[in-house]
Amino acid sequence: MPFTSNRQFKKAPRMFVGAKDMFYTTSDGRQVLDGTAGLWCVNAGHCRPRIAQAIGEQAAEMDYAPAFQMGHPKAFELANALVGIAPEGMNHVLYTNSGSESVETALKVALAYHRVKGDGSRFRLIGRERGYHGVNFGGISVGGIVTNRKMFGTLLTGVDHLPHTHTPGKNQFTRGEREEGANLADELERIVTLHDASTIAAVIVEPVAGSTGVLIPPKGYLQKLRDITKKHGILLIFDEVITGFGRLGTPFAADYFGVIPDMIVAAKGLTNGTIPMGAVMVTSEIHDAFMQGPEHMIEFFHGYTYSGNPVASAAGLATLEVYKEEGLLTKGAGEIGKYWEDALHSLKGLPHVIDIRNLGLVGAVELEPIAGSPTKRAFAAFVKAFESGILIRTTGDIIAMSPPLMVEKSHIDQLIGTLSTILKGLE
Ligand code: PXG
Ligand code: PLP
Repeated sequence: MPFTSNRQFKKAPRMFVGAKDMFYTTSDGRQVLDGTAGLWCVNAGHCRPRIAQAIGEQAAEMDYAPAFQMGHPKAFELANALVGIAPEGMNHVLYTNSGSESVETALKVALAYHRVKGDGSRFRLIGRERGYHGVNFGGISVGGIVTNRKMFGTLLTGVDHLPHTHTPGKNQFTRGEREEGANLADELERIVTLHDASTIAAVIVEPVAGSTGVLIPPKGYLQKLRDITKKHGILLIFDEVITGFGRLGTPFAADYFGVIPDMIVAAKGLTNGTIPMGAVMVTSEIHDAFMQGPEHMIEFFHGYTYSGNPVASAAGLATLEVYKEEGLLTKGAGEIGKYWEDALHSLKGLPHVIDIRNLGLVGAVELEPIAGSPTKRAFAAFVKAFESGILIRTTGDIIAMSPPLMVEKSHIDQLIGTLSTILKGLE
């Protein structure tokens, strides 16, 4: 099983057999409130009839069309729909089947972009400590989660990392963005000086780091990264696999922070978790740079058997329609986002709680680890939560929550109320 304590699981399996809107049904018939939108992907809630119907109809009408040298209308319709909700300037789309593949694709676009422009000395990729960019070789190379890297040898060469933005002891219990810390972005200038700008192709960061435990960037931090990359001709890639599709109360994090990168990496919420699909959105400048040479030539030697798969495209189109009709991409900016923030921060003062962070409809509660047994306390909370009818995520000793965007106040009351009881009873 992926990222699972296999032996523990098989002794006491936790199985879901059904789902509807905000709830899962377990194999023993209990309802479990989904506090994590599956794995941060079911943004419109579970088993939405419109999406299920679109998938069924497409599977019956045309299951598959070759992705290379052939096309089908829905892939283009979805690309246009994506460009329609994407930040200004993101005008072209490449499809993948996951966030990890989207990351690999974006890194390859960055390297090839400089090459086609005659700037092939730009080979370095800069990530960030604690960054999560999926599990493939490029992603773990620029990523900064040590456990995901250390078993796998040399990884990509020519990679460097910015420092992460987590500063325990400072800024605890901040609501939303913190005031202090934008200077952490100045480290990019140091890295540029060290390697010389002429060797650096791209910087990739999660606007809000998700997987590592919800790290909200300091105010002005992302703008600084944008200014420095622009100044030195370096591409800026936002990995919005989690922050995309309304998580922060805006369609993308780029909208929330008012910082427009050169590429956006997306997946998860694109099809509401139903059919695997990812996307990389790029500017016209990047797209156009490739459109040269003889017309019969392939412009970019990359792609997947399932790029733009028809059933996934149909799922994506129906998902974007549901988001639009129900206002889900901006719902977190309204009253419910404030309610979420207040509810989360009401946990301050409970045993073991050393920090609480939130933005839009994402939040995290950081626990003091048990001395000598890191992750054990949070894992105990996770198991207890499941038994008590709520689904949460834990990473290290951090509890992360990101409910489907259709969440109502009563769900937040249940989620945070149950969690509060669990925290009071934790060892
Ligand atoms: N980039 C980011 C920023 C992600 O969060 C990926 C890339 C990889 O996507 P795929 O589809 O290949 O898994 C992710 C995925 C968790 C958790 O709870 C987070 C992810 C996946 C599974 C669990 O921390 N993020
Ligand atoms: N391995 C082999 C032998 C293949 O033929 C292919 C695709 O044709 C792949 C891997 C890549 O598979 P995918 O396109 O699904 O990523």
